[in-house]
Amino acid sequence: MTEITAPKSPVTAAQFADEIREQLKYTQNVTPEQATAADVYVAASKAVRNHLADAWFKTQADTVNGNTKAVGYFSAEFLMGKQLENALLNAGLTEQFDEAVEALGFQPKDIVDAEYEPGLGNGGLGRLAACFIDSLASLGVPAFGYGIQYKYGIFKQTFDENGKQVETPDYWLNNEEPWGHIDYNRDQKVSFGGEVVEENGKKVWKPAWSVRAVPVDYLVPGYKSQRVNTLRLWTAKSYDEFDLLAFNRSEYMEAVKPQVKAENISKILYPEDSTKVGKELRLEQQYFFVSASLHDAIRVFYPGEAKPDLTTFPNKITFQLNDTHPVIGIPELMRILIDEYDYDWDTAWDITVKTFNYTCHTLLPEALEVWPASLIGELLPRHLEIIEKINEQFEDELKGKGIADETIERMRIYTGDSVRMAYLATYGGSHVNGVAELHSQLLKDMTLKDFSDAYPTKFTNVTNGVTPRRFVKLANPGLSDLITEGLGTDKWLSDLELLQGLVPLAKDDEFVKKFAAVKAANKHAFVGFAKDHYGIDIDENTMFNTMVKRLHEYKRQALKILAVISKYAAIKNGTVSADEILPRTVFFGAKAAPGYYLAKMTIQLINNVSKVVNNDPDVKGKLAVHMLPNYNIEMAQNLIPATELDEQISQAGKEASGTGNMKFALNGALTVGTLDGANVEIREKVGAENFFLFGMTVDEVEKLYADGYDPAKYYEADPRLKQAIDLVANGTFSNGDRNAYAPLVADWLTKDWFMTLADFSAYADIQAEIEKLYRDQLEWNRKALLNVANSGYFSSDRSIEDYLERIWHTGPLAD
Ligand code: DL6
Repeated sequence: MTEITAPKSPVTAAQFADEIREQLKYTQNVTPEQATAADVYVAASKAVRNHLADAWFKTQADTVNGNTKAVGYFSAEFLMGKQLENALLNAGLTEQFDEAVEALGFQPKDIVDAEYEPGLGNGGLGRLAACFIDSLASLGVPAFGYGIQYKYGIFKQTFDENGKQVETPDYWLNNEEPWGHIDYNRDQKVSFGGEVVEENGKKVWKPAWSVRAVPVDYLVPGYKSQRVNTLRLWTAKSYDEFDLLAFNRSEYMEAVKPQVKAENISKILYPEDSTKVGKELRLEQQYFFVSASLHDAIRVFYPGEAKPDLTTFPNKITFQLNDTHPVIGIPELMRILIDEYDYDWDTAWDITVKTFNYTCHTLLPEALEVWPASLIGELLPRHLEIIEKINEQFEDELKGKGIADETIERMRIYTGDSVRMAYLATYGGSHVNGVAELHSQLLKDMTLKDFSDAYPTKFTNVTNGVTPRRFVKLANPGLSDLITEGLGTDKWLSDLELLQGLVPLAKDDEFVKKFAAVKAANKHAFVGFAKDHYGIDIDENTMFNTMVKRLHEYKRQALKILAVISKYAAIKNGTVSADEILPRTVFFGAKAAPGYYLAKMTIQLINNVSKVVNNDPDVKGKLAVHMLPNYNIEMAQNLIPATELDEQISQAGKEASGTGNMKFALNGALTVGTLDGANVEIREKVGAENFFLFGMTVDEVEKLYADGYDPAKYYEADPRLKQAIDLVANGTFSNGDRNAYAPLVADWLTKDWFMTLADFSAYADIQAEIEKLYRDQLEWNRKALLNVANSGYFSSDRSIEDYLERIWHTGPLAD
């Protein structure tokens, strides 16, 4: 048996420099003199990875032999951000690295910047998964992240000369990627299609085709925990790489067809799914990674056992389904247990329900996946049979509970035509959680009400959180140092509630001034970042006001841009006097789904408002607007610490939680926001007097829908709104073309499903309060500091502790 050694002891900078030199020589095959920053980045990353190896082996061994259940986090997205800096921090090698690369003649920042950011996620859900695996490792909880190593992640966003979003593929694996280790010897076979036959009274699935799932392992080091978990992302390979006979017949495309079909599965994150083949590919992806992961977990926990006792499986690992994408894992585990390991249905069901839990990340019904039954039948015929049987059992169970027929009808998992994945997840797992108090309540009251009535104990809440290591320590070193100075310790990085100790310092004007100086320095740094990355000039003596998130109507970027237009008009008209104007720079960052017409039009509008406003001498120095391209983790890490006012202005009852809101509060921005998602809890924690609240509540929204919402009424009632919409409609932001934004304007005036117009006046009114406070910089910064001090609750460490207690019922490995 391999001896498991203790993690490598700390190295000196000189030793670390030697390790980098060794990597340069033996794996990069360049001399230090020939090395570029990219070479040093790869060499240093491999050296760090080597440092983590022993702790990784030890964690794996303890996980398998250990005294505690592991967590398997199933997620279609892991939005990791750049790895090197984070790995150095968590491994305690930052100082050695800085000195070592300087000794090699490089600047540490250039080496860190040489890393290409992987975009293996879409937004909040994927970044949450990344924060969670960081926290799991930091808390010493054994865990596996399971997902897909997409070749192309989220698209790269640019804008054309008309301000329209242009999507290009983001081939993030263009250069050597030192973090993922492809392990061809731990592959899994994943099959599709074919038919189910009966043999000796047993159902047997005869698939038509198979792909090879090959794991790519990423090491996930915990912060100061000596634990290193695994992020295992699957890549699809073909078993029939190449058809030589076809090639020799000069049928070159035909010859690589099986390879292309297989590799398409891990080609791209969220392929367009408006067509049947698009849907097929998405389901293939989902099944591909959960099937491979379930088999992998059995391999890990029962090594070499042909007939393992899988009734112990739920004691070994618990699987968290991150949204509906991995829910096909429920029938797949049933199939594995029944078909591959000969368990009877009831035992298999008992194991399955005990093993899975489901997190819902939305309230929008259209975001809950529903698969056509015919598609599942074609691709996974055995699974469809199992789903039908699960549904039968479910309906019987509901009848047994005395539930009315019409309610059962509404709750069916399998309708005959389709399969409702959220319902399958709710029934097929032990717990269902929402991601903020309000969201979890609304899930129980609305989206999953029938289920919550029938299975009340399954439902719980775990409010999201973010990792303070990446989003404070790395993103905001100035603030981190100040916090450590204020608290006299850096322990807050693993116990974020310690930030509370800053509360008394908010009364200390000198400390508040230091805090203000950090913010000013961050703004200055962002001015440089923006110049380098986007070629824009920013006036740092303006308020930095930011709205960054995916572009969606419910998030209401439209509300912000209409308010900006209204302010522009007020300055132009002279409705506000020069000394009344508070100079502001407004930053937007947002990607729109490629097929989302109104969202893309909103981006175009923001870009063109930006063009008009930024080139108008009448507003120079008073108002500037920037739509920054390709919002990603790197931009977040630079922009959030520089932001003074954050926008969280979704329609109440639509944003499940938000995590950007937490990052901003932790970095000392004040929030203007609605009572939605985690805003509610942020406001409670930081104090109502330190949060700019506006807009309708969930109840008011519901009442307005019920009474009949007429957006035109609001347009007529508020001249500021009328003027802003008229300027969009009359071609002011489209070179006089009145048609350019006609669909957007028509939507606002006749539909406006997310009630942007109804909330406009309240939003415009609160700006006066915001600007008044901003003019008193000491008071503004005092409140901003109180936001930092009271946001400790929003650490992803706390979220994970809640999952451990409420859902997973497990804990850290013993040493
Ligand atoms: O829970 C993470 C994140 C929340 O903070 C956001 O509020 C929510 O919109 C997002 N949901 C998704 C996927 N939506 N669906 N389905 O990204 O999750």
